[in-house]
Amino acid sequence: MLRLEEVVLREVRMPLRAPFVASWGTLQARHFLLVEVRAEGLAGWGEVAVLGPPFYTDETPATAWHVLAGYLLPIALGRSWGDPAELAAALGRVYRHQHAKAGLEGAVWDLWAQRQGISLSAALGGTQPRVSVGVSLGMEGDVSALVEAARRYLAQGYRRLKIKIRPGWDQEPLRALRAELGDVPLMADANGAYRLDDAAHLRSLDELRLLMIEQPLPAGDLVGHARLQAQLATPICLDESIGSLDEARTALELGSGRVICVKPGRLGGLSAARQLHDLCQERGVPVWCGGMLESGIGRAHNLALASLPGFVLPGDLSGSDRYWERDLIEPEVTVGPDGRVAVPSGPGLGVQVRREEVARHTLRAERFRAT
Ligand code: OSB
Ligand code: MG
Repeated sequence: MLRLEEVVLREVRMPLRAPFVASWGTLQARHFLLVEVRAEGLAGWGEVAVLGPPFYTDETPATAWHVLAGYLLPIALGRSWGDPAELAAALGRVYRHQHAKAGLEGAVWDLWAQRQGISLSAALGGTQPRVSVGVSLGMEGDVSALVEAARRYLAQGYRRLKIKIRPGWDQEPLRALRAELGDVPLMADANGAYRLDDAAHLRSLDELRLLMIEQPLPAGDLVGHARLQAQLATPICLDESIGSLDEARTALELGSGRVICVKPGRLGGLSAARQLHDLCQERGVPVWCGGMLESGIGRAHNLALASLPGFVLPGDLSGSDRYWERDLIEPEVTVGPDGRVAVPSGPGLGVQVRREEVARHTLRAERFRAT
């Protein structure tokens, strides 16, 4: 049984090395929460992977803090836990607030694995010692800057390119990438920027032989995605649409897409993310691990998740240097020339948290204790 002794919440703001532009807007920095759980002399870390503004998810640092401090931490600190999945089930009493739950559950998974002396990957049932990764490029430059950036990442080993698109920025950059870079694995993420009325236009992208098109329509429009998928040769991958296992089942029944991007934050934690992985494996649906421009702490969780056997496509799991001047973990995440990242094998996350670096970016911190 695991009894948490205290939890430290931190609100953190970290400037990105370069702005990141998607159809929802521009980010200069990430503004998120870190959760540190303590018990038996050990510390476990989790990341509440919100962006800052509620563009991608309805959660923000303030809503996550409110829900953690007022509702989730009292549940977590209130009793002992057999395992992290049991805690996840108890947190289910709180409606939604998936990223807040995932940050807390992730910290407990880290602590849980450390206490057993095994890696988080092993604790989750991971089988892949190294995972292949891609890069997600925003809309921050013109076409030639995009092609240059893409070339640079491919030269570093990245195995797949994803670009952000929206109406007015799709055909031209994608054609240029195909023309300049040839048959590289290429995909596009619209973050819900199109409407079903754009079906004919989206069909014109079929000839570019994209690996998939991610979240073309708004999150709630599963029926629209099913209608669109019926008209497209390019597989649709769902991201924002899949906030729970139930939503995944509905989407797969409806035929709203053929691929699912898994993010622990969006699903409410690693337990739910693993269940989604299992469901997709049963149904032969390929999954890959998405990203939220996480710090090394969230990234280490994603790496452990992506080591599960069903993660067959390269994830949005770029190296630390793609995002940060200096990451919060030691060693930082590095991508090998073969486009793979080693999944840490030490206890828990398998990386050290650079406490001085965390402190440098911390806006506020508060300690919560079991009563
Ligand atoms: O839609 O996949 C997305 C970043 C922030 C929020 C949503 C998304 C993204 C990315 C970048 O595409 C993924 C990454 O490199 O972490
Ligand atoms: Mg996406």
